[in-house]
Amino acid sequence: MDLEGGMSGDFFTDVPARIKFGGPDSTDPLAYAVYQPDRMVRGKRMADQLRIAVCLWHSFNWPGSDVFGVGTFDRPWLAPGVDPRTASQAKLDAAFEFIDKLGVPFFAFHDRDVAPEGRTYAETRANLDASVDRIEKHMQRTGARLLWGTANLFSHPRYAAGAATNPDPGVFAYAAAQVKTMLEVTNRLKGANYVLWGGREGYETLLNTDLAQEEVQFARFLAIVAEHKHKIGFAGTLLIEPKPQEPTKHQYDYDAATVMGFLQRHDLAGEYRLNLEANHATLAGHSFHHEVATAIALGGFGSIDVNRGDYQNGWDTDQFPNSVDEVALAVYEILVAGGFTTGGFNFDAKLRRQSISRTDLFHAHIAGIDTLARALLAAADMVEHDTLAAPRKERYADWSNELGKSILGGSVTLAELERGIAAGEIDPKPRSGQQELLEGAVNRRIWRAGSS
Ligand code: XUL
Ligand code: CO
Repeated sequence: MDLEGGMSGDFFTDVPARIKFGGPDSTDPLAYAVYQPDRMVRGKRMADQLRIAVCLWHSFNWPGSDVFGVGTFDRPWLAPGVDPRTASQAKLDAAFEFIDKLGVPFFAFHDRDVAPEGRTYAETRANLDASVDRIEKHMQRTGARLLWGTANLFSHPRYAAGAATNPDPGVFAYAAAQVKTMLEVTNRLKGANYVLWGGREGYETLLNTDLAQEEVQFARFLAIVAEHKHKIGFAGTLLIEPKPQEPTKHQYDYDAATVMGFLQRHDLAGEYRLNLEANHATLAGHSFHHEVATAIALGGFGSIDVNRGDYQNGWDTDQFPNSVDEVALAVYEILVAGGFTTGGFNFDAKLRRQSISRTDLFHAHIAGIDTLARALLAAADMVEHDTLAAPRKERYADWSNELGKSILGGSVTLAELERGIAAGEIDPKPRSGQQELLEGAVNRRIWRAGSS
């Protein structure tokens, strides 16, 4: 690859100009078996239901290193000694070549994915502006859109003790400057959302941590970010991404319910929604389905970072999703709730360290996208066959009766309920939860989905 290269890119030379639909019987790994962007599913194009994004960090700004070893990947722009500006340009050219060939509508990035930190704040800003100019040209050329932008508030040593929750207000100020800049960049690129992941907003040890003080700082930070969003007229959604731990031992944005409680406590629930990540759900001891259903129930659902963990270990492996069974249930909840508004499915997923060929990045995304597409077809089938909605409705039907309404309407007291029980007027009988029946019914839809 020519590192000074042209905008159209020539990095993925073994891959055709556009990944096409090959159908379920296709043996071509560089074709989709299920994903058909224009196929209509419940009134929308598949592409508009899924709103798929490629992330620029794992896929283009990570060399394949792990805690025991250096990078293994063929990413010439990450090689030592390459001039940083040349490297950023080559990286962006390869990334947009990839997005264009894959044929997905969106991408997502952190400031530091596209531009390195300079020696001064002004130099850092100039690096970013040069990259954003190039991104804008690529967006015009390819039609790719920004699902979300974000600021990296966790890699630089200044953030070792947190960003907004740092004991030093100067670090809070630095984080504020970075978020202000990226919020404005996201606005300039007409991003659909802006994400805040509190990677180091938490603690390593309680011995040196004032939890109440850090909570106040964090709430203040989120309030001034929302204030600036309105000031600049950013039309996208602000999203918070929960994760329970890693890199810090404990992170404040533990899971969907914790974040929603925090937002409500600080009168911020109207300003933020959630960006849920599948592997973060499993790290918190939940299923992905649980996190999606909780966010929807609490009125905070926004977007998804799609990936998967590994059930044999306890860290954030960020593998590409491959289980239709798991993803279909989450997609079902999203469909029933009306589908994505500004959110989408962002592939916050990374290759294994041995997947060193350039086409591995395509194989990973194609298989992940087909998993999403099939999950969507299964979820749509579940909606159409009333697989879960009807039994759920029936299970709660008594709450529409006189007793249920009087309880929820607030007109009944503990004493009155006791009187009803004592008089035998209220006489509840146990009923089957029918879990196995429902599990079987869901499986039938998953097995049949999209075959007609
Ligand atoms: C880290 C993670 C981040 C956020 C954006 O686990 O998921 O990449 O998605 O900062
Ligand atoms: Co993520």
